[in-house]
Amino acid sequence: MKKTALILAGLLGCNMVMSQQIKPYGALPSKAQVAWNDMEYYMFIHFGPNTFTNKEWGHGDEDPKVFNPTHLDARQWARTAKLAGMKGIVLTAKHHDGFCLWPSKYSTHTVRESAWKDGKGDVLAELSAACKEYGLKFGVYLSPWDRNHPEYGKPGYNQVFANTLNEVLSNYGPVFEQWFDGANGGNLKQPYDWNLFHKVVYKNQPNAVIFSDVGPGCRWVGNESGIAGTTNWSTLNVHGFAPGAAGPPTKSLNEGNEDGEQWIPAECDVSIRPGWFYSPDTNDKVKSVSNLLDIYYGSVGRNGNLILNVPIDRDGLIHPNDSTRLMELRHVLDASFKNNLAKKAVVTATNTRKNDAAVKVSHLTDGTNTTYWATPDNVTSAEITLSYKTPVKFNRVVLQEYIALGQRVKSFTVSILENGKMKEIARETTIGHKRILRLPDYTTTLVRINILDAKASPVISEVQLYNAPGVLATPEISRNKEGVVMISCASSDPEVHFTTDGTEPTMQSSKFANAFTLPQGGVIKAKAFLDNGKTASETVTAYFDVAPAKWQVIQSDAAIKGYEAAKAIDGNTATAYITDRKDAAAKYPHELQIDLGESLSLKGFTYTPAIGEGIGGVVYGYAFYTSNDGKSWGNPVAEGQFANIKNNPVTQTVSFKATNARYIRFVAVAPAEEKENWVSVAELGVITK
Ligand code: FUL
Repeated sequence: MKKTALILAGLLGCNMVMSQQIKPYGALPSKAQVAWNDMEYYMFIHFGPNTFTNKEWGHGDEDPKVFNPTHLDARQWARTAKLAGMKGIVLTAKHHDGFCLWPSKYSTHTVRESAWKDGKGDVLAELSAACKEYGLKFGVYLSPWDRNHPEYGKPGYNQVFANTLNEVLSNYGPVFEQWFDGANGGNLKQPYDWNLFHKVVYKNQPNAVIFSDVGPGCRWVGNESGIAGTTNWSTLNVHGFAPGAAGPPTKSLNEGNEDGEQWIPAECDVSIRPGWFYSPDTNDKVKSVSNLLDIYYGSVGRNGNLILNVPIDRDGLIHPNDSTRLMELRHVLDASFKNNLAKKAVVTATNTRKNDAAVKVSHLTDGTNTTYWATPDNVTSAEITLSYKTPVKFNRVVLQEYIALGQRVKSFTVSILENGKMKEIARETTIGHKRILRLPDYTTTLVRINILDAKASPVISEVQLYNAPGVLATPEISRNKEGVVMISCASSDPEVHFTTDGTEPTMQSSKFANAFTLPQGGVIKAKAFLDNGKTASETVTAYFDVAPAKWQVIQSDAAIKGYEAAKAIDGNTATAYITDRKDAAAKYPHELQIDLGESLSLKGFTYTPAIGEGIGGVVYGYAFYTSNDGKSWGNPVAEGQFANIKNNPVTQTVSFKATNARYIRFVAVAPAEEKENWVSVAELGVITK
């Protein structure tokens, strides 16, 4: 009897402890999603016929023989990713052109039909083996939109796509992520059978995280610049939405929905170059370390995963310009997060939850996000304080929630002790898997994280402090309408040296002191140096064609005040021509005619859309004409679509057969966004070189 009572008491006691355990809040991640969030940073690889044809969106009619990398080495890709500190690789197994990087049974547009390895190669086999060798996870991108397959647009296509998917997911080992691209820029639309596709994924790869605009594994962040919202919930409302054009509003993709129906965290995709596919034209346009750092802090630092695209070149390798940049970035990140200063602090917290063995203040600084500290139920605010005997200098704060129990924190501040008083240095909203605050340098003996509000008791796994080294900013080169060149540098006191003959700048090259002119264009390379050259920035390269000094608009549409047509040819992409959207006559097509003031030998043109919230007016379909009298234009010298411009609104370059002309005419035939009847042109340029 006594024994039973004891056991009972023991059980009750145990239950009492149990009852103190933290209840999960809201939509929750699966184990696979938690593991996925822990990956944080991995590589995207775009590779296919487009690599060889200078296209972003192939038409599916390219000769498969164009695909012929001479030295393909998937181990070099994996080695580079590993050294860059990335945790996996996702490869475009099939892009919109339908070309399969493996010899698919369900297509006749594959590596088997290519010249590579006499049609006996299989890129998926090589990459999955290389990932295994280097301890990287392997993922696949498959575009449902297929511009090659004869069944596309017909009822049979869904089964074809399911078979294709099945083939990929059953033959190459574990797949951590299945990337479904929602893009479809063609006229032929196919209603997709997403249920069928998902079944195929989970049957073969139960732990795969499925990417799309509505998940279900992870969501597109709403832009291709790799930047999440400062507020970023990992939960999303998906009811009534579908992948692609029927996806949730951009704001929801970017920030998630507080209390959203499902756990669908953000994945931030961006390319290290302006386009997704390799082009020799972008060898000098690899993003700078400062740019990549902005992206890292804007993605991993804001509760998103970063999938950074590194295109494979025509040799079948990661180009040295890209791999060098990845290593430079790794170097800075390692130096930034090497020494967690929170470990040296005395850590205290208010409102620590009692009777729960899993909860400890010491867990906040134990360097793992699998242990945590929390407050009692219904207590949604608390303070965590780090105190030091001697002052500590820091400029990064890293916070993590224990997301297995849901995302909870709604707002928090960071304060420091300064001159005997507490001073607030940051006021922010969400945390999620990870939040990194990039701050100016602060020196103090006390740092306080004040959780102001949460959906339920906050459950925090990590508080970290770092003192990241400064990075020498890369110089910025600009040229105005008259052809006057300026080189500036955001860092203080660097010496900037430059060349105009294409050679690498050194301390011996011309030192930039005064603006100079380059009206006919050319190449400028600039580099910033500190401490007599001991520290140097990366080299920036800018190519300029003829300056628009003599250009004049001869015809344009009604514009919004301040956004007149002349802004399209002022040498400044920060200003723009935007046609009046309220004008009743404002319908596509729109056009802009320009007198170049002299006859030039033209080989192409460039179009840069204006970007910024609510601007829109991005052109998709275009026609470009030239003339010698500004009256007779003949047939267009170029016409087509700016492929992926809707999602990636960067400068577009179009080449055509060389022709002499004094007048040009840019006709915007179709908008990128159907509802937008206006046009934006940040800059229109010509190519003569
Ligand atoms: C987009 C595609 O259209 C681009 O070509 C690229 O693959 C990007 C990652 O997704 O939707």
